[in-house]
Amino acid sequence: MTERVLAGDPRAIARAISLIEDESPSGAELIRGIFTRTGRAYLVGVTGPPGAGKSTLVDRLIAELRRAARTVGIIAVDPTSPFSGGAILGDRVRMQAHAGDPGVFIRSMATRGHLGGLARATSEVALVLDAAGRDIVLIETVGVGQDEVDIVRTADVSIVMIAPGSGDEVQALKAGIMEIADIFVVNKADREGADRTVSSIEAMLALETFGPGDWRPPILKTEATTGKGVVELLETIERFRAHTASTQGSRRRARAEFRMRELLSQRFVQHVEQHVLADGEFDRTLDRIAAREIDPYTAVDAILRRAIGRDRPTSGERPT
Ligand SMILES: Nc1nc2c(ncn2[C@@H]2O[C@H](COP(=O)(O)OP(=O)(O)O)[C@@H](O)[C@H]2O)c(=O)[nH]1
Ligand SMILES: [Mg+2]
Repeated sequence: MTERVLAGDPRAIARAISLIEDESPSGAELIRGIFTRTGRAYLVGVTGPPGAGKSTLVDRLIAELRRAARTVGIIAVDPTSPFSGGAILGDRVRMQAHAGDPGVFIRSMATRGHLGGLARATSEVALVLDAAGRDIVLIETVGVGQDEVDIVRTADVSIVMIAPGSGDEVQALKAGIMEIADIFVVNKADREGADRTVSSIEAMLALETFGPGDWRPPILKTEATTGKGVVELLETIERFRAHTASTQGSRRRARAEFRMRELLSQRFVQHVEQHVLADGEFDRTLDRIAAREIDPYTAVDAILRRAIGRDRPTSGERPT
């Protein structure tokens, strides 16, 4: 299957993604097989609250990128996304525009049930699309939880999208999401209040200090429904790409660090559960902590000592 993924076979790509989503050992095997052949795709994260117009914009970006003969992969981790099943008719029709195009591969991701974390699953799906030769991978996600922040962090460029509304939309996004924005997009520029939203982002950016060579996140206005501003957005993405070309290594290194730490923790916890703890020991420990017989630090340190072999379990604690 690795060969077929590398050849860009859509059915192999779909199958590979399923393996990753299922967290199957063959998924890990596949990543091993393709990893050295990745790193060519440019990962574009698009995040923002539901209804901001992310899917509409992503659709426009696809069309524009295809016009420029770039191949595209789309990962929709947005539970409200039309790509992820709960589509209203108009959205379905919209997506069908790309249905026959082999240069477009769209995949939605379940937002639940990823033991190793949604961010890891998403970045691995991006690896598959990368290995399959996609030039650009668009990742659409709702900017709400830590998972989403982590996902966006793994992209090469992070676009934070917002639509004019009640006035506290910028405030609502502040936690975590604002700091990771490389480009701000105020969509629905046809609506009243778009300029006010731009101003409130401006005001927020004014509180930050940027050095002479630093990238100051630009604020763009778009109208995803008509496509207005989409070309400018792509140009800005290109500008960002050029600006960060010299530092992309460190960004990818940061991504590697994130993935390593996540995988290491997951594997370590798994190891502890499978090979260190006796049946029911974890639950019993929780009971003891709840009853204040033992504190969590002491409990964890004891497990850690056993896990690294510096302390064998006392008899009866662990099945033989
Ligand atoms: N007026 C206006 N409506 C828009 C614009 N962009 C998207 N919409 C509409 O906003 C709604 C939500 O868009 P969607 O792309 O599904 O948002 P998402 O939840 O962020 O993916 C849809 O009804 C779109 O047609 C825009 O620029 N102007
Ligand atoms: Mg959507």
